[in-house]
Amino acid sequence: MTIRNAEVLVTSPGRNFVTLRITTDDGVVGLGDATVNGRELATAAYLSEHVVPLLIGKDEHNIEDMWQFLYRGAYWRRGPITMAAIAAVDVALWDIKAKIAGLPLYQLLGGASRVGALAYGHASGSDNDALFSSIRNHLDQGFKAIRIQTGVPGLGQIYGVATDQRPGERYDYEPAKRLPLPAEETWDTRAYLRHIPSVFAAVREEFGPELILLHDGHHRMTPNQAASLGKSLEPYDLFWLEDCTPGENQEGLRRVRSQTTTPLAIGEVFNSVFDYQTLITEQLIDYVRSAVTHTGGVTALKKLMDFAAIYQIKSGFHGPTDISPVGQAAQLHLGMAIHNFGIQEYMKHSPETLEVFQTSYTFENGLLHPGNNPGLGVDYNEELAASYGYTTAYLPVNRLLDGTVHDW
Ligand code: GCO
Ligand code: MG
Repeated sequence: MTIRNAEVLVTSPGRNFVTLRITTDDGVVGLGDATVNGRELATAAYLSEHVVPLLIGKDEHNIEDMWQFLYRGAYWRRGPITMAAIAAVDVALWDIKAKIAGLPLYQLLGGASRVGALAYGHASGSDNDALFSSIRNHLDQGFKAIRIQTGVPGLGQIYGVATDQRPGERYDYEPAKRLPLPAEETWDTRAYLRHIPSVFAAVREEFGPELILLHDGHHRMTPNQAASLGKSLEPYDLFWLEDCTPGENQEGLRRVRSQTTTPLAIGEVFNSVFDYQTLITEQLIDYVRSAVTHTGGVTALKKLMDFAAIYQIKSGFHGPTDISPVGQAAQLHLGMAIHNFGIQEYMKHSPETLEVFQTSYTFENGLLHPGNNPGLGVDYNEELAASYGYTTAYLPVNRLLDGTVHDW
């Protein structure tokens, strides 16, 4: 009943991942994800230098106590690096507990509240033709909900828009340029605001009213601009408008909320329940975008979702490819169990990634299911992982037409 070993594993099968592997004295192994895109080695060092020594010899069953020990004991609270490190420990311990119980994790969180988790994929294109073919591709795969990102006339490559796919070409698993030094892109919010409503009009015209559509504003607008976009998108019945303004300014959301009924989702860069306090109690958002990996694990995100439930706010957990299959599996188990599940982002991992992380989750008819293997249902192929060395990869930076740095 004690933790014998904890190892920090860094691998780059297509992109960088940081994994914590905890082993008990009985030989039970648990995995946790601590990947922070573009700052991976910071979490790896936080874990190996400051957390791993605290784990050895502790009772693996006391998950809540371990969480409080790492959170309160560090004195320095919150922040993405600390909370991802705590998440990795938390998820690995839940994996172990569920394996010892012989049950898939969602059974320990209350059991299944649904047959599967509605998932949304990412369609994008530099123009409407490319976008439509990306949407058709997602429909062929069975997606019932699709995020739409598009190029803007006059601007070059922008974040969130994949390189246009031609038949037979490899899918772009991360439509952000990740380079040894940050790529610099150009942004113009006025051009974006002029263009985007016409794209949604064209998509509705082509694909009809039933398809669930989402859009990510990626923190690029002011509250006033976001309110105007929300209003102009109302006729197209979006499932949500995500990160319409920078989340740090919670009061800004009051302005947006009072002007539009387009549902709002926020929180992928948040890392604790406190970041949501105003947004939840004043019902300024409809969906919580946090990931298990960046919010202190299953323990913390479950509490956050229970708090949100009181206000009829639902989940929309962050699931891009920089959340490892371990993190994605953990939030799928949580999403199966909570009553206020909304939707799950599902950007497929590359074949290389899925050879290193062997998962038991399935995607069928638009729904994800975590599978019924004991624990999280993810195995780590260490030998293969070791053949993919860490590669420095920065996210891009956005500049306005006059060169001013802007949110990307
Ligand atoms: C989303 C996103 C992501 C992030 C990425 C940063 O999926 O909604 O905004 O793609 O940009 O995860 O690391
Ligand atoms: Mg986003």
